[in-house]
Amino acid sequence: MAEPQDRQLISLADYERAAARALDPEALGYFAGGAADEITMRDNESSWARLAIRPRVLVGVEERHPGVTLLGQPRPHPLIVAPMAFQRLAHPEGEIAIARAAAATGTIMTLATLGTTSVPALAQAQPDATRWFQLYVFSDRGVTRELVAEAVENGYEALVITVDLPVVGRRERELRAPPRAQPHAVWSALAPDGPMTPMEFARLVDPSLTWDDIAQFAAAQPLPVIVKGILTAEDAIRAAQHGARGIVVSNHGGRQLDTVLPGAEALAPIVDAVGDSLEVIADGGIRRGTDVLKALALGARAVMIGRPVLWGLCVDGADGARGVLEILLQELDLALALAGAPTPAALDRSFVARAPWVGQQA
Ligand code: FNR
Ligand code: LAC
Repeated sequence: MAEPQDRQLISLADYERAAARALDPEALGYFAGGAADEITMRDNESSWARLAIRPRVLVGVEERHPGVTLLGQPRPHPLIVAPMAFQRLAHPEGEIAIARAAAATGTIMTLATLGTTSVPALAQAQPDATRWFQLYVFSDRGVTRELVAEAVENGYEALVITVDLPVVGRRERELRAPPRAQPHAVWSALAPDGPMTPMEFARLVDPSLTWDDIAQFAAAQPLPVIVKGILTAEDAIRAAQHGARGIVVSNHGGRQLDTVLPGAEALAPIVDAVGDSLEVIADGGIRRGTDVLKALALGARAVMIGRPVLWGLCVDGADGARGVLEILLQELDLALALAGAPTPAALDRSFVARAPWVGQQA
């Protein structure tokens, strides 16, 4: 838990600093770390700052609403909690606390396959949270099928299949200080010897997965499939051709292949290629309401928020995670008002431009 001096928590960066003070080195390294030289991880954040907003005035912004439609359902706003593994390393309540914060703010919560709360346990603890399930396809297809069946049986509303981790990225902070996670019930089948490191768990993922498998998952169960980890228009088109309902334009928070494109740069060409046939979600480095606005203006339907929610969880459990989401929603409301777009539907590409300050920084 954070110390009292950390209570000046008015930005996501405040939560990050407070969490860094509170976490042990292993957990901080796991949560904050990226792959190799962490170039993409850092650029995820700075890439949004390379976009300038072109505001409109005198459009009448007294009435504002951040609502969007996602998978055919009205949502109160475009925020989704990204799937993140081993959340009990941040707080004893882990995923359950984040789901409580998600329910309290009308945010979709995505449970990670490598979460430290099982699929049924999260549903039982937080039935009123809108839940998606993120799937890693293991070489053990039996365990994989069980996970999908549990998600369907327990009211999860989408299957987010992560495709950018056929093998785990070079996580040098984890190599130096590997955290160990207490596996929850389902891991008894996969982790008979008890706690494993995230990298050891990730090695259970099937590297032979292909687009045909995606088509099979889409056909074999009732949940809409969202393919997470797409960075090119070519792959976005393949996702549409293989039964996906949506994609997440994502580089896994810079934790997989270092020096790939940041989401802010990959997003527009992908929307141009598939925006009419797929629901495009963006993630990576979103830390301000203005970042959310820019992603929506580029054509994202919604955005996933990762590490900042973990910082909130670490600092103050469900209240901290809720605080982070509420700050982002307050900032989004302000951005919509000052950009002259009372709703996300009022946004388009004309609201963003390459920032003139790009290249001027020392
Ligand atoms: C992740 N991410 C992730 N993604 C996924 O599909 N399955 C997973 O199990 C995890 N686990 C995970 C753990 C931790 C500690 C982090 C930081 C990230 C990636 C996550 O879903 C998302 O793509 C990025 O975190 C988004 O970037 P930001 O918001 O963290 O900058
Ligand atoms: C990670 C894997 C577990 O990013 O998705 O840590």
